[in-house]
Amino acid sequence: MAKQKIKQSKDQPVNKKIEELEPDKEQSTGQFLTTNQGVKVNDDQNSLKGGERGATLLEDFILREKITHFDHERIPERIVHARGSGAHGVFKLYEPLDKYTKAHFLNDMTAETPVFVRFSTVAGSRGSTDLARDVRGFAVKFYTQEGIFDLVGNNMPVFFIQDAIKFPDLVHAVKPEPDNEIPQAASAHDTFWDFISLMPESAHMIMWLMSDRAIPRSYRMMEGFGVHTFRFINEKGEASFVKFHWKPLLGVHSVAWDEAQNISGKDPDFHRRDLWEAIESGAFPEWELGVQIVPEADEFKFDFDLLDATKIIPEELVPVKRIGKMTLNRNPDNFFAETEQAAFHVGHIVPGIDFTNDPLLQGRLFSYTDTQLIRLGGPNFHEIPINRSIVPVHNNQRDGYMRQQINKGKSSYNPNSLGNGDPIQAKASEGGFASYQERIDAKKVRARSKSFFDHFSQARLFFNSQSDPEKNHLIDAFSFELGKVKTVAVRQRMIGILSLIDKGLASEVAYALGLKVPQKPEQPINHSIPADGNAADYQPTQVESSLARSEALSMKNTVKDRIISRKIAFLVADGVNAQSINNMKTALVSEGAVVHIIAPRLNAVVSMDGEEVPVDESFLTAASVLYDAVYVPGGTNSVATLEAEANAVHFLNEAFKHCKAIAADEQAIQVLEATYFANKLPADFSEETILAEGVAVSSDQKKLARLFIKAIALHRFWEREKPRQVPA
Ligand code: HDD
Repeated sequence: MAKQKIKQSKDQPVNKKIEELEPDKEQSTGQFLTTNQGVKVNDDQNSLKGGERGATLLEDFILREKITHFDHERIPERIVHARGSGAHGVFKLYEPLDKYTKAHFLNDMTAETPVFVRFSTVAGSRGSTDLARDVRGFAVKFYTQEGIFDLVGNNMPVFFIQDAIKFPDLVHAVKPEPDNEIPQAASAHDTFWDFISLMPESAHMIMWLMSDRAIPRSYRMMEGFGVHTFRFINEKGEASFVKFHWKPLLGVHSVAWDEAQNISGKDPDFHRRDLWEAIESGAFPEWELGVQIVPEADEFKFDFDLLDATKIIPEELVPVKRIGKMTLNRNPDNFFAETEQAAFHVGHIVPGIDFTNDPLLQGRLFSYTDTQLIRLGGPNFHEIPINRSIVPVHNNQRDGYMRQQINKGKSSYNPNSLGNGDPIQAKASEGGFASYQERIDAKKVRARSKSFFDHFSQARLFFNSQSDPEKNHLIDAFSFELGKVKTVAVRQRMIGILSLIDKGLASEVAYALGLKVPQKPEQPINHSIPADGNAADYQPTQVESSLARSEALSMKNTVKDRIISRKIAFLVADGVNAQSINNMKTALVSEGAVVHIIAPRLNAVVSMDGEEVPVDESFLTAASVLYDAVYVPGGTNSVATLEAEANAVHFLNEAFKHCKAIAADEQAIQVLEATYFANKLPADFSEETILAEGVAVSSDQKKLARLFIKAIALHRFWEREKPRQVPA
């Protein structure tokens, strides 16, 4: 098991981007308060008045400046992905990729490319909860030696729609309903499912959205995907297709739906806090960048279209090659300046990377600059420190709101002779970007390729690849979400769609909704047809996937051998056995976990030997949903108090319900016996049973710690949910 590396965020070497940001930073320590014009302020407590009780004078420039600036503090939030958190880091390459791409940062083994990453939810507003059932944004800005490359992806590898022209419809449907602005940060409402039920192309994405991927345990435990097929271009001008993946070294893990809903109340900033605290404590999140490369000649080799963003390339067909590692090692200094003002754009690419004709990607290429114009207030958003390239910018673009750069000289046009012809164009051999010369010979049409018409085979592949608990969670998620839909016809239409994915799934959800699966499911009418189109020409095609399952699609097969940064609750009261705390704590902390001592009241408890044991949280401020596992140390009086303490028993009940690892010193078994799962305690506490059921009790503290660590690393014991009715 990996040992935790303690490297504090502030001790990290300064990367080129952090260095570049330095001159823009302000630190007030030991300084006088000034106005924005630099005038020292003498009284920041009282406005200027005509007499002590008199009216305030218009002349008070200090008051006016302060209030005016305050009045203009807010900018529009992002239309989607409004809620997010960012961090700085670096990307390092494992091996040069010159065979495929000439991009400098993917070839130079000495390069350490600075990155800024922003994770987000999609639907909720800036202040909404982190634990909404939603897609998560995973946007990475690489500050390369050749300019900025943005990889603006999600934690799901496919998308709802195939053509960007449907994006405003999708977003209008998923955002709160326009009459009453309900619900916030959720997709469990009529407009969303109305749209989805009429858009069979969303079937695959809906399976991901209803899966546990939509409720991650942490931003640090999510995969990331570039979604579209992009192009790599090498020095010789040869192209290959590429899909980008981020693989988290901590594995891919999620919480339970009931838990997600609880966390939303207990700590709506759960993911934001988790990312911040992990980086502050030196448990730096890491991802490997993976690529799936398809030679250009193989473009038509698959039973799906590489240009269709509702399709993955299963890893069994094209393996993911891990080419480098990203480490996030520094929190921003200022949320607004860095995270909020970060402007990502899928169209920011560097030589060696290019687009494909994926119609979703093509539309995105317009949207991202356009949205920054309104959100950040004008065309100079690239000059905001977080968005600035680390290489100099020289061109003939001028002026506009909030221009920072002071361009010297008379000429701002090309060609020019007055400015010596500068700035000059770069040849491709000098690093100039030259678009890939794709051959185009086509009619100008508004159309969708027939190769985009299979909507169900990969949705089915996803379902078939899930473990039983994951399948149950999908059924429950559909039942919950559609259960919130008021319009029965919409629910019924969704059952029709589900029946084309998997009959068992459809009948389970139909049962929960009190509906019937149509005997012969009506072929869903694809409503995204042009006015003059013939409906029959737009029916989805039924294709069987060439694969029965794809292991990479199930979180069951993820990394489960480490507990770095996992949060463990110790439940204690006066009279606790300090030895029983310390032995377990030392073992967990040495594996990188974080331990919180939780007691009936704050400050400290007194151990059975009269020692003071500091307390981190009380039962009032803590909740089991904020922890990965629970331990109850020994000590007769402590155990007697906890057994009679409803909050302690509830803490354990909830942890059990959410399938978490639980351990108790043998002396503390009576606390477990006070819980609702007392009659479900394992018959024995052998290693095998503990690792199967996730509840460990022993008097041998070394053995207990060793097995508890293994159990925590397994993340959850979903089998406990059988027969899928666990009371709180
Ligand atoms: Fe988008 C933001 C990811 C389709 C239009 N998108 C945004 C962000 C992410 C994505 C991660 C937040 C970036 C940040 O943290 O600032 N978007 C995706 C992915 C898509 C996708 C993976 C499909 C594969 N997006 C998409 C389409 C359109 C947009 C089809 C429009 C045609 N997206 C936007 C936007 C946003 C945005 C309106 C809102 C804020 C922003 O750009 O900066 O332009």
